[in-house]
Amino acid sequence: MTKMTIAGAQIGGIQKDETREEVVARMIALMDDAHEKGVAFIAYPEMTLTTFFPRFYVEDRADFDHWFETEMPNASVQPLFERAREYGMGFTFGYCELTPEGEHFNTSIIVSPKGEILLSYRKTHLPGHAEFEPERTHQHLEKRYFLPGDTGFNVVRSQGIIMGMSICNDRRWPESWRVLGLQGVQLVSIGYNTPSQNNLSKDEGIERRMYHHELSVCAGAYQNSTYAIAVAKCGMEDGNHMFAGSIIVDPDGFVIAKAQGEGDELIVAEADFDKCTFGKSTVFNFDAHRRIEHYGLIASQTGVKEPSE
Ligand code: CDV
Repeated sequence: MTKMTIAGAQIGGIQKDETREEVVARMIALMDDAHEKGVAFIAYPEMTLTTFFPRFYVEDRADFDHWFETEMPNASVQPLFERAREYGMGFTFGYCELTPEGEHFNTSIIVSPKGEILLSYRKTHLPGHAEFEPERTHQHLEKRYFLPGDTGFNVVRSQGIIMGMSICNDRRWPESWRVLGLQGVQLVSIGYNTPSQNNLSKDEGIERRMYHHELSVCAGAYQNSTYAIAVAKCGMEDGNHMFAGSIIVDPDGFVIAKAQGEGDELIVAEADFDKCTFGKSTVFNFDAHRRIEHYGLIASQTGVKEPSE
């Protein structure tokens, strides 16, 4: 029987001129609160250390290299690693990674309660575009600043359970969930930065966006019988709004904790990982019920090919 108190540490907006040290101090304040509440694992958002800079265009992308970390851990985040080790708390957070080979990734890591980086994941589904698009009211230039991740969706055993990660847009793709599900995942952590407006022609509105966010996470958790923590960086960042709505979802697809505001906020839930077994051994017993002979298109064709008229 594996029970654990888990948390999502929602982070309010980070402005362009905020330092890594200031952000890490906010992360530690939430970790302190979590420790008082008996939390054993805490999840922070995508790109936790910086503002969501893909909303800005620069001609020479190297001008934005200062948003990237060249090593992990580094001096700025060391206090977070030390506090977590002191508390014996596992954690995950997202940051922008610049490799020694000069490659840029949108990355998340899972860290053990002893402070070891156990798993690194590089975001697979990069939304947006690579060039400035003048017809847009809001730019979303993730494809300019990051390469598509090369890690794939892996899992790791830590703290007695099987953990995996996705990042933001990945949560909308059932493929991400199923690859993790096929490795027996019991806890999926997903950090996100979701702008409230960034489309070309229609304003979907926050309510609809929030619905699609929750729908995606609840469906992914239910269909793979796993807990999920989806945690936002949100609120106003440099005059741009990103929605909040951080949630913890159980293996039945129910929301069991939800953020109330748009600032720094801890959400906490008691997870009983034995509850993952029911779905994994009945409706979603993959071994018994999957029919991979009919799924070939999923891994062999990217876009839609309609039949001829
Ligand atoms: N950071 C993201 O990946 N954001 C996307 C937006 C652009 C739709 C998301 O899926 O939330």
